[in-house]
Amino acid sequence: MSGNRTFTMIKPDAVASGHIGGILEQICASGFKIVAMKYTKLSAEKAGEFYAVHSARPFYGELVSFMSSGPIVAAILEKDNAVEDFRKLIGATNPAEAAPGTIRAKYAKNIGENAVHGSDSDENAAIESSFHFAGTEIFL
Ligand code: 3AN
Repeated sequence: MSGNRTFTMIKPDAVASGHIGGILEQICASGFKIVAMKYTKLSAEKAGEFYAVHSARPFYGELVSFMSSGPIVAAILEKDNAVEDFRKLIGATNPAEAAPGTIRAKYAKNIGENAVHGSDSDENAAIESSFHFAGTEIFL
């Protein structure tokens, strides 16, 4: 059975462009409940750790420096079938390929600066949530 939680970040590009409100509104209007949220900034070290799975990819250095370049909003979201439904809501990694109306189609600049993160599996949603939040910061 698929789980009911996913993890997201509103990335530095979307925060800097003033899209926190628009993105959160679309997330909530799509039936996701925010159960944890913080406005924070990743150090290069923390960003590197978060994206360690991509460390062999050619864009890793760029990704780490971008993700630590400015503040982000991190959140845990709850909804039936959360991981899959959230990935549909955000659209393809490359905004040029993202379906119209999706968050990345509306707000992302390019494949690297792509406005939002969404976990790709229930297992990663749990790992990523506990990377950013203590149990006492999650409100069900
Ligand atoms: P997604 O975030 O859609 O799951 P992944 O897991 O393939 O996509 O990539 C993780 C992150 O790495 C993306 N959100 C994006 O910021 C960055 N990224 C992926 N592919 C590229 C690329 N070709 N060039 C630059 N950055 C990339």
